Amino acid sequence: MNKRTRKIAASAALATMAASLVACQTGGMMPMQPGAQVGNPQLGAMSAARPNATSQAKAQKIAAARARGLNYIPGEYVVKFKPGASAQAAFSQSGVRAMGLTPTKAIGNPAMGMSLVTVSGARAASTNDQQALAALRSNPAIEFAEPNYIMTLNKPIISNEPIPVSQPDAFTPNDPLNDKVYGLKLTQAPQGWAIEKGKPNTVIAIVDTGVDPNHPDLAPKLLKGYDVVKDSTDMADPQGHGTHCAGTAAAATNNGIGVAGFAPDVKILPVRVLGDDGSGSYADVANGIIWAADNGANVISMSLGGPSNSAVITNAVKHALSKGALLVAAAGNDGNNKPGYPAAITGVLAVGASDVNDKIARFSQFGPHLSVAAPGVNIMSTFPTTPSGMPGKDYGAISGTSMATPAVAGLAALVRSKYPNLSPAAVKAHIEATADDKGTPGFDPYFGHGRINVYKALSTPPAGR
Ligand SMILES: [Ca+2]
Ligand SMILES: [Ca+2]
Repeated sequence: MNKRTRKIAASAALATMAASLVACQTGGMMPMQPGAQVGNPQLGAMSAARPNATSQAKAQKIAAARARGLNYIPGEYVVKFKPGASAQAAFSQSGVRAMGLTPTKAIGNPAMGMSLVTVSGARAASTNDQQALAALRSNPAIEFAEPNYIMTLNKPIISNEPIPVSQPDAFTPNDPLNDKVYGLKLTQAPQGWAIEKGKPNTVIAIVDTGVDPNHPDLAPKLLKGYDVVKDSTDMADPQGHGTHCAGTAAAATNNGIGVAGFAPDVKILPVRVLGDDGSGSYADVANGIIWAADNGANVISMSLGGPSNSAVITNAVKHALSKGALLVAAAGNDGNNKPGYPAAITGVLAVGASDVNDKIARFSQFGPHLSVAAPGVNIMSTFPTTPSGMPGKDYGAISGTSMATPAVAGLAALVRSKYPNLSPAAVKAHIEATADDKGTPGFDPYFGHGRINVYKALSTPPAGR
């Protein structure tokens, strides 16, 4: 590490400390009373970032589960009723009733028949999760029952390496930080934009920690989203990860500020499913996927994952695919061949991370389910304009399969814009067919079909066209 990078690393570490201090202070200082007015209008934008009772309760449950070494929330289950079965009848069954199990919240459209089930009252502390699941599974009205597992963002890696700089050319837009967004030039994105910059009615959902609504390089691109964690339409991103992903997918481009995104002219639909510490529940992630698909998302970008396969997430994925949305998910940052979910679910486009030299990142999870790789090392993009869990404000670089995923989501949105009638499976196949083969020849478990090439995807007709 040279003197300059050491200095950057030290200031990044300080910024992280400062951000976590601020998070602690705001978390413990002043819980909002219901209906309380914020006197200072300058604090108005911050009020949305504060936890409410719903998000605080969720965060406490996840923290308590973690303290016990659990990867699910005790006393919470996800069920799906059999078609035509009555929830009321299912929960009046004596064994289920004796345990205090109650359906508390529909997951997705009530017609999908999925619900969160919780243990009511004082019985919560003494519930045996295995017994509760056995009782639910033996209920003739219930199709499946599973724990409410914990999902997390793929923790970004803060690198000490200098950010690669690419030389501008005739295609480079005027955003001043673009020389550091090397992934655009490497994948020939600006050349691709001469063919397709995206249609304003094409929508990428960022299902993540939220998106900062006040960022000048994102605000013009944002649709009205939904915060599943707080059950609110106020959007904020106290963690910062989702804001970074949103910028890579579709930051305002050629607007003379900050960075460019892979899909310059499409819209961003922010959906918050992960709390301030970057974790959430499978129930909330499923709700977010379904909400995004039901609210116009053509592409759903998910830089998150969990180790447990899950029927509720699989059902949410199937629902989104049936609505014509392509799901793109990060392979994970553990550097092993373990499948992460939703990345490993059939139909989901799983993304690995490569670097400026087209080497696969050592942290990038791999396996037969991997679809493609995209630049994910030292990725410059948008950070929230207020202190967050990110190492800095406004703009900054971090690494991870999380950073590669929104690049592919941006490309998918461009392909959808150019070919609106392509099915999600056909968009996925086209992105794979036009990727630049890297690593060992042909499909390999590290790059999948190769590293994405935006220009090739937009200049090559899809199969059958
Ligand atoms: Ca910009
Ligand atoms: Ca290969």
